[in-house]
Amino acid sequence: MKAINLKKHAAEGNAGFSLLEVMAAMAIFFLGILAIMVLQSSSIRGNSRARGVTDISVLASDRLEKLIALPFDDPGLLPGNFPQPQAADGLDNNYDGEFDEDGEVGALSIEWSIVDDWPIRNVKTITVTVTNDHPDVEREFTVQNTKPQIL
Ligand SMILES: [Ca+2]
Ligand SMILES: [Ca+2]
Repeated sequence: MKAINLKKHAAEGNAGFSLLEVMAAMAIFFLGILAIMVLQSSSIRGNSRARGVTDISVLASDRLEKLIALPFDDPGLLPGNFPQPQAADGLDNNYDGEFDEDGEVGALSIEWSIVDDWPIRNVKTITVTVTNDHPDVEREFTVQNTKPQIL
């Protein structure tokens, strides 16, 4: 009884998909795959850019914290601008795993400035800027904080 019903269905034109239907389904499927690939590559670029910003912001914040931890009258907190030589800045400027090796030259650089009595008397304002000059990820990040003199 059941076998007879199957034969009846096949005879009514429900035998499967035509070549045209299969090709249309494959075209839609590949458009979806293509869209996912484009999305994936833009997501990878965005993540890479965000990581670059995070890296230099951590370096800038770390150096700012170290400067703020110095005593108020420390020679390291005299006013002025202090671009740091790459071979002595405490950074791995060329990302080779070694810090401050002889003749180190790389994309990363750090500098800071210290201003006395600003914004008010007996307060130093410290500004640290880290720059990454790599052509693919050119970024600059600046952090600023104040150090009051505790009397
Ligand atoms: Ca290095
Ligand atoms: Ca260095």
